[in-house]
Amino acid sequence: MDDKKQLVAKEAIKYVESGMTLGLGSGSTVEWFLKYLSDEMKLGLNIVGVPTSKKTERLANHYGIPLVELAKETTIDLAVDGADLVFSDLNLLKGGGGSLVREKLIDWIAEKLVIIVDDSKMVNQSGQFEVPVEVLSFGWEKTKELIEAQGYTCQLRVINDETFISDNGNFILDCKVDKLYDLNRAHIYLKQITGVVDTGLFVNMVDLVMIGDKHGVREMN
Ligand code: ABF
Repeated sequence: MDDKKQLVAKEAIKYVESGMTLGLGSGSTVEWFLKYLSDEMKLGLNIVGVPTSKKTERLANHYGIPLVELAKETTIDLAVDGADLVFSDLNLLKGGGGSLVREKLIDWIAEKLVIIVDDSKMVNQSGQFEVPVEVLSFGWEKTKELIEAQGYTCQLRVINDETFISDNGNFILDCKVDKLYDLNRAHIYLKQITGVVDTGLFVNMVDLVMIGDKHGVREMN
């Protein structure tokens, strides 16, 4: 799996040009991308990045990749991000790493969004799925009830016996659902609940998906 992630991360470098402001996604595939980016920077590539998580920020600092704030005047030429699942219509399920809000903001405003995954992430839109939903910690059990009223079964994300806290200080609910036919509708219905900050459903955002498999890298758009 790691070979495929490495391969696709390396290939994605071809879309990076000097002078670009890059959205730097999160996850293990993007961590390879950051490494290859830093290799290219040693050879003269000149970019700045906007990280989608504190973990990515730390790793970018480690590699010496210069970072800028997401401010009013910031434009993002290209975002490169990973995904937990990619459906056949190229909509995404994300949030496994708990960085979905910052990822969505940066991926959304990017001129171009390239998703890098290994082939295990490519799925059909049928069967049971678990949608990560970032919620306010305030009254989260009430928010959970409101989400469950829409047919989900949610579990508070706990890691090593501790409640997971997002980079934004919120909780994550992992919400199982039997059918997920219309991602956009599911997202809108969840998002209208006051305690919901955002969902791991990334709809109509992707420009290109790069998939690493045993034969190499293929692209879908
Ligand atoms: C990220 O990509 C998260 O949504 C998700 O957790 C992660 C998964 O990818 P990887 O397999 O690259 O770690 O954007």
